[in-house]
Amino acid sequence: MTVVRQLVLLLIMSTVDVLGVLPKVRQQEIAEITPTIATQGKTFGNNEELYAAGHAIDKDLSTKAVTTTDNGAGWLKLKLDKTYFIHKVVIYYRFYNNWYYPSEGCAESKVNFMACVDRNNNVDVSVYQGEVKQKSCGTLQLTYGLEQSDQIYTLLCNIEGDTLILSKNTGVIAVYEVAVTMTEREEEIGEITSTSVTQGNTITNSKGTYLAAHAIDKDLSTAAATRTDNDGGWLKLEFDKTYFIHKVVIYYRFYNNWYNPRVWCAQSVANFKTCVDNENNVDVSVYQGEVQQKSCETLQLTYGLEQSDQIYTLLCDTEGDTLILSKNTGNIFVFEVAVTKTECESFDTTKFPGLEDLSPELPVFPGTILTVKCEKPARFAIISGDKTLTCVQGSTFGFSLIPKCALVGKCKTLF
Ligand SMILES: [Ca+2]
Ligand SMILES: [Ca+2]
Repeated sequence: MTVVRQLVLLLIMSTVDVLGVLPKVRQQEIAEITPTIATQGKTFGNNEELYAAGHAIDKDLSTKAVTTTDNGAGWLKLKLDKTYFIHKVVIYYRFYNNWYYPSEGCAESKVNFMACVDRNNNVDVSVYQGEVKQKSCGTLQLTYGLEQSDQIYTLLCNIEGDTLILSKNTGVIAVYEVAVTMTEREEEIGEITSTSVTQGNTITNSKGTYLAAHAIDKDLSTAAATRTDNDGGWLKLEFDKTYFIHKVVIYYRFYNNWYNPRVWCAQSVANFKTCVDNENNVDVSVYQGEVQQKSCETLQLTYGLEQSDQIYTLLCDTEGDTLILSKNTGNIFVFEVAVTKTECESFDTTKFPGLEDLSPELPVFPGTILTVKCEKPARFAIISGDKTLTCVQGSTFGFSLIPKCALVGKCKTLF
């Protein structure tokens, strides 16, 4: 082993000690798939404690997986529980929190850092179906950037597979985290399926046609878009019957590759803000037939560039059979609109022997406080709320109610 190589290996190994004080848990990606198992060719230094393959998927930004590449060992494999349409792969490479750090290998100097980057660079990221390679999503091109945010890399795959393999033939593979996403969004609890979705007009450009149906296809890579001229400026979701509509969840912009030079809105922060302004201030209202019942809220988009900032939840809590998004200037542009209903639950007092006087009769009005008196000492919890109530003999406590529904949260006896 050459002196240079020994030095490089030492540099790689010594970086771990720097990382003890990092913010540890990484942000969950939207529509993230959790791999069932991670394996790699040959764990660096046979040190499973520091460099195990599993460290690539433990969501901990202070732990990394490292494998050597000699004798064909240069691979890290993530098995998924089934075949998915794999949208993208997000790789957290180096996550320095203390640059410059005088006694720690790669962080000791810029020269050392660049040598480490070179040793870790050029990792191929490919999707496999079983043993058969489907597609290379790209070859990781690490930068010499010293900022943390430069060290997160997104590769687009957009192909089906059940396995992700990172590989290379020289140097090492060292990654702190690998996140894999699909394009399908999660279904909301109590979600209503729309029977029809229409919009005033449909925007078409070089990226495709933004059909109304894209707003409800549960695919986070497809969007509906309408202009406000030519009778446009509205997107309508209709349901099979009248529901008590609880909330509307709108997935707005779903950038998969910020910064992305091919998408105008993603070319610069200034462009992004222009796009946000153009698509902002969308009214979201519940209708019964043609009659507006209530505006849930006017969508206030933020300039946040993080994906997690781009999901908006609006509370409606009113009855209707139609949801309409509308505005008078600019465009409406949404990737997904999910609408949920509230199921009314009856409150069975026989299950709660510590309670009496459960009244009034339903339905009740928004904000009603239902007073409950206890016959004997008991303690209750609101299952779907965040309060735990202690109830002593003869005392009372209240529940907030919503129209035509018994309780916001169900009660259970803890002891
Ligand atoms: Ca990790
Ligand atoms: Ca969609």
